[in-house]
Amino acid sequence: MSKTIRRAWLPFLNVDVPRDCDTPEKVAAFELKAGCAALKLPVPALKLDPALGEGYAISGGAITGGDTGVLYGAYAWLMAAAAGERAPESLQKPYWPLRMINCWDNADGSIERGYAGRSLWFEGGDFCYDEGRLRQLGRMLASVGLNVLCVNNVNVKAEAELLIEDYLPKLAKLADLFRPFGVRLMTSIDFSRPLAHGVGTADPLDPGVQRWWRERADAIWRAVPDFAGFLVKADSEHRPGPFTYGRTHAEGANMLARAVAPHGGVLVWRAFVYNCMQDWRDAATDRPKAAFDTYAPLDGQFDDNVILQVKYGPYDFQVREPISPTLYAMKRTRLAMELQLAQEYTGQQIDLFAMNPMWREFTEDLPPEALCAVAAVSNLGRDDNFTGHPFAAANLYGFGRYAWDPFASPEAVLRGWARLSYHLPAAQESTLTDMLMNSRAVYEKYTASLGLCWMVRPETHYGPSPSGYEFDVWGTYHRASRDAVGIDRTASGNGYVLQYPEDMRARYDTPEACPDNLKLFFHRLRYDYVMADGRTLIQRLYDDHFEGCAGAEAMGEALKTLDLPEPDKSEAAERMERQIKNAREWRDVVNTFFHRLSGADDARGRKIYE
Ligand code: GCW
Repeated sequence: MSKTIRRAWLPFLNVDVPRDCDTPEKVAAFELKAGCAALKLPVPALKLDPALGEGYAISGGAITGGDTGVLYGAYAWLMAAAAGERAPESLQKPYWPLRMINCWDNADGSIERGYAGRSLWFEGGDFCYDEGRLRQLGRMLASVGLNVLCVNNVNVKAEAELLIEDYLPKLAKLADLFRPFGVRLMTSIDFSRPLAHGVGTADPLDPGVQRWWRERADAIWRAVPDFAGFLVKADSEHRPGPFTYGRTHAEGANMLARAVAPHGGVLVWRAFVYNCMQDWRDAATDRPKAAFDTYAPLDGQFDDNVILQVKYGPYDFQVREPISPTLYAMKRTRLAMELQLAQEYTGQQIDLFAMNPMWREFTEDLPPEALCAVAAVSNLGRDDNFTGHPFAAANLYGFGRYAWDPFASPEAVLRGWARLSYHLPAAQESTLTDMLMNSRAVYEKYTASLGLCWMVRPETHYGPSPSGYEFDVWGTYHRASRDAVGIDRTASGNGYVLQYPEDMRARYDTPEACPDNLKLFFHRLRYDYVMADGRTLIQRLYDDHFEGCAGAEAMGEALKTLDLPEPDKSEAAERMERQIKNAREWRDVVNTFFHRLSGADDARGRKIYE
């Protein structure tokens, strides 16, 4: 018995896309017919103009677009109609040509940092999926213009064999499923894989290794002619890489890039390299400096089809980080910014955390033309609603919107998602939009006030543990003492700030200039340091934790006022209860932690446990 497939923000598309819709144009025609029937509207004309590529224009009751442009245009028209709006008439084109979802799915069906159930396409070491659900996923991705999907975890395990002949027909079938939606596949590869196939080394300068990868690429593009490329995590967190052979990351990446180049493929190389075996006693090594130190000297050495994919912050997907200085340091390298929809450090799809407002800040900090692509770690899984928390779908939707137009207003994006998903009365729609807009600020206050990150429980990364990472090997320390907390990353401290262009250094280099939300990221300050608003640092820490928790409780009350359909209503309510419990735990644990260290009382006499 097949269950009804949940339709995320596309509830008006209530008929599944049939199998015989095997091109974007056919899908577009089908969707317009089905959508217009549901919305009781006349069907607009559809015109193909290959010159428009991914772009489309809507005018005079007709949608004109390129090969995938017609599909994007059809969805834009339908979504505007469903929201009671008019689609824009001017020519629409995506900002970045590659808009990628990276899935950390393992062949055994588990997902690294997955919070929405098991893999949608792997189980028991092999491909295994419900075609109808994947077509629905294709539809969701296309509706917001995402065009590349990397199917497997960057920590490649058993699925390393995806590139080997036996698996290629299966990969090709999966590609066939997504192709009509304009979504091309990519795989993560294991740099050391030649070793498992009788090549005695994985040294990128070895001709045998080069030949092995060339042959693999030839085979994969024979099976999937529009395959997008490879994604690589190398020399990072115990993964193999060129360092083993005394080679640079440019040498490693270029070797693979040359294997995929004849097929028009890209080689996406992650810039997530740091010492994950650090001694906490060693204060001279600072993890945020690592990516810049590794990659900036290599600028200009990467081949044209290499894309260096840099996490948005210098640490690792924290709630608040300054934008990565590596993104400014490599003017002669093609760069992608990596985001994380999976809420590893941002609430695990239990706590609300809508990301568009955060990403929009990156647009402010970094001219988007500095990038050639954008990628995000997926928040998808086999849960009925695809994302665990029904509101976490706003991040998948919002990512597509951001990738298409990084200047779009986060408020408009989130309101658009709320309206399409639920069609609530106006006041309730505003309540939901406000909840989403404020969700990061609330979460930040109880988990990462003043830029203090890494107070999470090790491994799971959910819930408070102020000293959990303090004496560990991961380079993630706040060094809280009796008198002070934070790391001095100024020019006179460990010098991290010097990795930024000069105008940005000034923004961060003094505690006075540095924005409050990054104060303790850049500075080591005494608890009695007086902030611009007159409060002491310790008081501000207490206040934020009380306010953050109160904010979560207020969201809980707001949620109760929404007439959401089931099962979303129960799912959201059940998660909200867990969020409030989590927020109270954070408030009390962190406040007690600092109270015990500093001995300072809360000026407002609220309850802080001994
Ligand atoms: O934040 C860390 C995660 C790892 C992940 C790694 C990465 C895939 O805890 O689970 O591994 O980032 O981005 O490679």
